[in-house]
Amino acid sequence: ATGTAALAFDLGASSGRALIGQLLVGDDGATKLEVTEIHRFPNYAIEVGDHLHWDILRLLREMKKSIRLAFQLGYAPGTFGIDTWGVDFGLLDANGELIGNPYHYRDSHTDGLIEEVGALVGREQLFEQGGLQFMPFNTIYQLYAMRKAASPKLDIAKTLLLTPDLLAYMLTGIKACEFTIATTTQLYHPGKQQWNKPLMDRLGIPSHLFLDPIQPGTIVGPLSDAVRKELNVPVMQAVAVGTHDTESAVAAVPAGDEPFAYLVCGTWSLLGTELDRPLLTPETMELEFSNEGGVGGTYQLLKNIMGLWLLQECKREWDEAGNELGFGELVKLAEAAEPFRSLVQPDDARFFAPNGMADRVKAYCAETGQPVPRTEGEMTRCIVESLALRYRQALEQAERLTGNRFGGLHMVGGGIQNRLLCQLTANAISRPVWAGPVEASAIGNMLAQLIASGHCANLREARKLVADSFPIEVFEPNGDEAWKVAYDRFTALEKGA
Ligand code: ADP
Ligand code: LRH
Repeated sequence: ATGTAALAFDLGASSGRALIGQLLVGDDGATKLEVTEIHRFPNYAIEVGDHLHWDILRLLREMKKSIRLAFQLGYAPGTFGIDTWGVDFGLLDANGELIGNPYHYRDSHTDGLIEEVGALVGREQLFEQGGLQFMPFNTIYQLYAMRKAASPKLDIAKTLLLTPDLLAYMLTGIKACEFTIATTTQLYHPGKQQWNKPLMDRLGIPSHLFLDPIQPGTIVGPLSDAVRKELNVPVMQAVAVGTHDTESAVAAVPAGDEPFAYLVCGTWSLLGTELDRPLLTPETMELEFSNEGGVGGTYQLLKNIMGLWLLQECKREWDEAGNELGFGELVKLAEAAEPFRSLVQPDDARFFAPNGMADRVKAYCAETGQPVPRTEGEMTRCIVESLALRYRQALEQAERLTGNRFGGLHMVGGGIQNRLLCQLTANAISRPVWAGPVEASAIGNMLAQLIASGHCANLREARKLVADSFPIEVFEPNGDEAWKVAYDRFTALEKGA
C-alpha cells in the first residue's frame, strides 16, 4: 500500500461529510481508490428574522474537527478539497472579514425576481449569456434582491466568495474563485469565458467583487499557520477541486468514452449529459436545461429537478411530530404501497420552499383530481414514482437536445441508497440503471486532488479508477406497460395542475 491520501469535504444541503481517499496498490499490481468516511454532520437552514441562513461557522467547526480527526486516525493527507451546493456565497469586507451570515438559497427574498430580471434584461439574452435554467436561487437573483433591499452589505463588500471558496479561505487565508462554482451564478458568461460585467452593471451588482476563476485541479495553497497551530497538524495543501458538488459527482461517474447520461441524486436531482462546450440554443432554454462548467474542461448540460427534497421535508415533519422513520423504513412502506395511486410534478414551484410539504403534496393531488396520499408509505410512493417519471421526461429531453440515444442511466449520490427509486427509474425509462458510487461528490473531489498532485493523469483515467474501485449495481427495467400509462398521466398533469 502507498501512503497517498486526500481529504475531501463534501457539503450537501442535508449533510456534510469528510472522507479520506487512499490510493492502494493491490497484490495484483492494480491501483485502487479506497474511501473511508471519517466524519458526518447535519447541515440545515436557520431562520433569523425574515431570512433563511446557513450555519456557516458550524460547518467550519465540523471541518476543523475532521482535519484533526484525520491525523488522529493515522492518515496523512497531503491535500484537501471542498465541494458544496451551488449558488450561495459570503461577502468579505476590506479587512477580509465575513460580512454577516450567508443566505440560504431557499430564502424568499428572490421571489418574483426571475420575472423582474427577465423583463429588464430579456430572457433570451440572460440565457445566452449565463447558460442556466432560470432558478430563483441563482446568485444573480440573490444579489439583485440585496440591491433592491438597499443592503449596506453590498456597499462595504470588497470580495464575493462562493461557499466552497469561502470555507477554503477560512482555512487557508487565500481568496480564490473556482470555475465550476462560478458557473452556477448566472453572472459568468460561458461563451466569452469571463465574468459578465456589463450584466452586473445593468443590475447594480458590483463587478469588483468577483475574482478571476481558476480551473479545478489547481493548488490554492497551504492551511494557514493559525489553523495549523490550532489543530496541531502538518502542512496540507488546499486544492481547488470541482467545488460544485454536482460537478465533482459527475467527475466520478464511471463512464467510458461514449456519450453517457447521468443522474446525481441527493437533495436535488441533476439529470444530464457531458459535453465539451455549452449548448446555448433557444431549445435548451425552452426545455429548461443548464450549462454548468465541469471538471476537465467539460460542460454539463443538465436539468435541475426538485429531487428527494420533497421526501426529506416530509420526513422532517414526521420526525418533528415524533413519528421518526428512517429513509430505509420509508422505502419499505413505499414498496408495500399501491402503485400509481397519485402523481405530482416534482418541479411545481410550490414545492420549493421549506415547511408544510406533506400538505402541499396532498393539495396538489386533490387539485388534480387524484386520491390524496394518506400514509407515510403512500406519500413516499407518490414522491418516488413521480421522480422516476420526471427522470424519463428529462432523459428524453437531453436526447432531443444532443441527438444522442443513451443505453441506460448512471445514478450516483446519496439518493441511490433508495433502491426503490433506482428500480422505478429503470422501469420508467425502460432502460437499465447503473447505480454507484454513493459518495460520488466526495470521490470526484478526491480525483481532482489526485490530478493536482500528479497521481492521476486526467479525467478519463480518473473515471477508470472509479470503475476499478467501486461496485456498480445494475437495475434492469420491468413492468413496461403500466409505466407507459403512468407516463401519459404524468405528462398530462403538467397541463392540468
Ligand atoms: P445532499 O448531498 O444533497 O445533502 P445526499 O447525496 O446525502 O444529499 O442524499 C440525501 C438523500 O439520500 C436523502 O434525502 C434520502 O432521500 C436519501 N437517503 C439517504 N440515506 C438513505 C437510506 N438509507 N435509504 C434510502 N434513502 C436514503
Ligand atoms: C446540488 C446543488 C445543485 C444546485 C443546488 C443549489 O447539491 O449543488 O446543483 O443547483 O445544489
